Amino acid sequence: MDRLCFTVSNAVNTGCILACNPYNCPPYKTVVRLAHGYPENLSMTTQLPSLQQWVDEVAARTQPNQIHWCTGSDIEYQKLIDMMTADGTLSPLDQDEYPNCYLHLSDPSDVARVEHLTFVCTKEQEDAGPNNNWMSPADGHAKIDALFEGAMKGRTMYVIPYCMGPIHSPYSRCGVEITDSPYVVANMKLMTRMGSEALARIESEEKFVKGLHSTGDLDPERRFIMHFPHELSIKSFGSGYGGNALLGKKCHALRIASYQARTEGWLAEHMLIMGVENPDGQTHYIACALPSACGKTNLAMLIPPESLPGWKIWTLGDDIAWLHLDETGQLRAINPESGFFGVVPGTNEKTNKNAFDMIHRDAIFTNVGRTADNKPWWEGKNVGEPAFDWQGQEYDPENGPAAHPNSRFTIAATNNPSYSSLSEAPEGVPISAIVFGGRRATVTPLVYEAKNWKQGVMLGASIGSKLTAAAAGEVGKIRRDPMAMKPFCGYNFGDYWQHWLSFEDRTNKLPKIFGVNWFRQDDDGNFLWPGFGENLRVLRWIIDRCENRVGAVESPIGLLPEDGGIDTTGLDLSAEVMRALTTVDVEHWRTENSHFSDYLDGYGKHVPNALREEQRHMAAELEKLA
Ligand code: OXD
Ligand code: MN
Repeated sequence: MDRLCFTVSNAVNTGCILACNPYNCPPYKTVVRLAHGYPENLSMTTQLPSLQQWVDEVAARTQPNQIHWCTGSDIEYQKLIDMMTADGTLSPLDQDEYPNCYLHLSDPSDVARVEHLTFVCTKEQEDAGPNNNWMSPADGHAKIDALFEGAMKGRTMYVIPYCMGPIHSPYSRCGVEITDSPYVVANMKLMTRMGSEALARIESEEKFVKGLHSTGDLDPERRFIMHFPHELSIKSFGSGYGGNALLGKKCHALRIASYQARTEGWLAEHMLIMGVENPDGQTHYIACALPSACGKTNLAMLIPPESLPGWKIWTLGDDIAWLHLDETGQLRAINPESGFFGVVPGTNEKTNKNAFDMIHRDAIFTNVGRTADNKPWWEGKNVGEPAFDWQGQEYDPENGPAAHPNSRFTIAATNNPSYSSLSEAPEGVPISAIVFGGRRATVTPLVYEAKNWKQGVMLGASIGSKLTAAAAGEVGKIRRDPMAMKPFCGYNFGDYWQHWLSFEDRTNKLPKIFGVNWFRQDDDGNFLWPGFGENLRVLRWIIDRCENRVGAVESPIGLLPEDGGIDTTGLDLSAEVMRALTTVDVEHWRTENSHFSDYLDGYGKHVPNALREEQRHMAAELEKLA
């Protein structure tokens, strides 16, 4: 049956172009722009020849049955959901307790980002840097284009115009994703500003990132995610998983955007954006980079503990920040996304009540388990029992967890109880502090402050963290993850650090930079810091430092809280544990510094001198204390 003729009975469907392959039906352009059953889609067409030409070329190569230009309307979303429910791509969850919530179970081989199959294709290998897998643009195109030949036969090709960032913001950038996956379209609707308004902006700017995606046959041997930064284009084949397939997210808003940001003088970062309002009603905005699955969503939606009455948190984003200097030299942030693609396991009333509440309606769940009464279930939910696992099999603990450790929810940001309406502000929000963190059982203190911008850039560049399930690989191993951008920087890290350093020459209003680590453990593996809502105590110290309200202790790695500097009233934490959390172990840091020095060596002449000097300066300061 024609994929666009949804099975729901609806009079508007009579407009469907049943079984008409546009490539056999000249004049081609008139056919592909048919309404596909949606009255509101009648207006969709493009005035932009370069876009039309690209769509034509892709269609000629991939040979879809038909083409659907996405309007981004709610009716369109519902039709896609109904179609996917009918063909089994989605299963409706219990609609009383989870209205408009659906479950998608992916192919078991397709559950995470595939960093080893992700390439940055630049003319010279050193432009991609040791941080990326590289292929020449010619080889990259040839390899992946061969896979796209005829890949959409029998399928519908969806054209998704989208805008990363508020539609009317000068800081936003647009793209068009072509995909054969209705699951991708539905997710893009929740995650981005997509459809008619985005198309209008693209037509007036005449510039957009081109993203081509096909799920292919999901064969891991025929799976590649290719980026062509100089062409502002992406080609992704063989995966339906979020970070590989929702091209607006990691591929555009980080890899391509980081390259574009360097050429245009801004930063595209793997950072949450949150507003922290104190009891006097003053709000500070913080941008915080943590590696994948290290709690960015929880931090962005933090609920202040009862012991800190009057504090409020406002969420602008949980994953990506685009940072621009405004005309006064103030660093401002927008979230290019408009939804969340969060890790589900561990989400409960206590860890993230906002997320837990918001995913009770309008959410797409991917790869969670199910209870016997058809509610989604995941490890750490603390309610109900699993009856089925993420592969749809009867749950048996022998087969592993019910929910895949990287199972996800997709949901519009407006569903979040702590949603900040400034998420739509074209001018973004002023950033008071930049925070970098990682998941480290030892070495890194709970919080420390860089003495200046250069030291802050080094602090970010030297972040190391335990690998998590967000990417296919060895979970638990420590790897260097500078600025939490290891999998996402679209060019040579050496040049990226230089770009970061260059901001100091452009303004004297840069925010302070801090490091955090919520994950310190004792010898028995117990976490030393309670984390979650209590992290507000650390944010409060950060804000107090920005406002010069509290003192700090000098150390070779930066400035540390004084004894009692972090309010621990009401917490069951001994002075000894607090000291362990806020002091520098010189021997550990000498090893850390030497590992960082070896790591920098890998970037050869691309390492900025200023960064090298900072690293050597820290080594010398540590030596004095050894
Ligand atoms: C994510 C990731 O999905 O970082 O945000 O992997
Ligand atoms: Mn992320």
